[in-house]
Amino acid sequence: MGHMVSKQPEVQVLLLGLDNAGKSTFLYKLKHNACVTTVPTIGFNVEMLDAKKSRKNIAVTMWDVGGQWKMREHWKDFHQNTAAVVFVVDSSDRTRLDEARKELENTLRSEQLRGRPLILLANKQDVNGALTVTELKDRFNMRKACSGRDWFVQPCSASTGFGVEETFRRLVQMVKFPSEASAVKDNIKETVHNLRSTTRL
Ligand SMILES: Nc1nc2c(ncn2[C@@H]2O[C@H](COP(=O)(O)OP(=O)(O)O)[C@@H](O)[C@H]2O)c(=O)[nH]1
Ligand SMILES: [Mg+2]
Repeated sequence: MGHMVSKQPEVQVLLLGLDNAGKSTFLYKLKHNACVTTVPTIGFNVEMLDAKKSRKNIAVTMWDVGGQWKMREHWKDFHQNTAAVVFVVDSSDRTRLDEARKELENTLRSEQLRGRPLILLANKQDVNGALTVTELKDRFNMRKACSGRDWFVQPCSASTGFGVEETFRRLVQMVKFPSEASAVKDNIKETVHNLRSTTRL
């Protein structure tokens, strides 16, 4: 009798946002609450986290690519394997909101990230005068910017831990595996889209 060995499904998540937004703090907090394997790497942080989705164990790999993001041409293969994006915003820094919005728009334009779910992490909610979730949603024009994908604006304070676990739970809910019917449909749509754009050349 054969014994089926099922490989644990794995998803990759990109942690993006301006410098000083709180990406590394968020990842560090999450790692310590979830207590998992650390893979220290030069130039960026990578953490593997365990989660449960539809009663299955899954491995979530979170990439905090930091400054490397500027070399985005070199990250194409990486984008392709990204199941979801967490875009971290410093809600208390009003002077850099436009810069953050532009960076988010650039991210959403990536063909490889097409249709991938996005969480806008409204970080630093502990700071007095920080923009609220509603204010950020308007300021980033989320409804329009994120049409065609699942999205959510999550209040958070990476330094106090407020909202960190909840972000991870929502993230796990939002990611899709190729085995899920809707994900297969998305993959087909994406392949057709890619074929169309190549044959047009
Ligand atoms: N008050 C407050 N400070 C935060 C929060 N998250 C991060 N920080 C601080 O913001 C700075 C930048 O955080 P870091 O994680 O290095 O940002 P990164 O460049 O996006 O990785 C650090 O001084 C953090 O302590 C937060 O939720 N609240
Ligand atoms: Mg960092």
